[in-house]
Amino acid sequence: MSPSTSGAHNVFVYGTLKRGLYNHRLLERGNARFMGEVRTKRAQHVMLLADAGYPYLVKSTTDDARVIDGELYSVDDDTLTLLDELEEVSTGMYTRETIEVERREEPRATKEAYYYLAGDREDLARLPRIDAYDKALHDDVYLPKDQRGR
Ligand code: PCA
Repeated sequence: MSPSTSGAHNVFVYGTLKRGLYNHRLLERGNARFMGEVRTKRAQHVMLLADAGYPYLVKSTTDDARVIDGELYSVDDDTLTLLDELEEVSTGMYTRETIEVERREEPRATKEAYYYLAGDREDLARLPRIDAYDKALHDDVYLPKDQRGR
């Protein structure tokens, strides 16, 4: 038997962790639960496309800021640790922050969730903006970590 795990954390995902995309496997473990289709409550980000084909959310205070669609999960401590490792939080590639999200359908209950925001990186200024990170774009451009050149 595996040791019991604990904790329940809401996590909002907008990129490769969504259903049908490459890193969703981390949310298919028994202790992750899908909580619904959601979006950020306020328009306060822009989405950029990194060279390896994954999205970066960056905060924006100008009127180009958008509401971001994604999925909400409830995960345990172990899964949150795995997600932090994937997103390389310890190196500052992404930072894990909290945000208010709401269901995309009625009733629009608001929940607070963790999400992964781009760290302060030099390449951000030159990356192209995208409006959404969907399966078609992902399948076209995403390079898993073990397939990237160094
Ligand atoms: N993975 C995280 C952040 C960006 C990415 O590709 C996510 O899906 O939310």
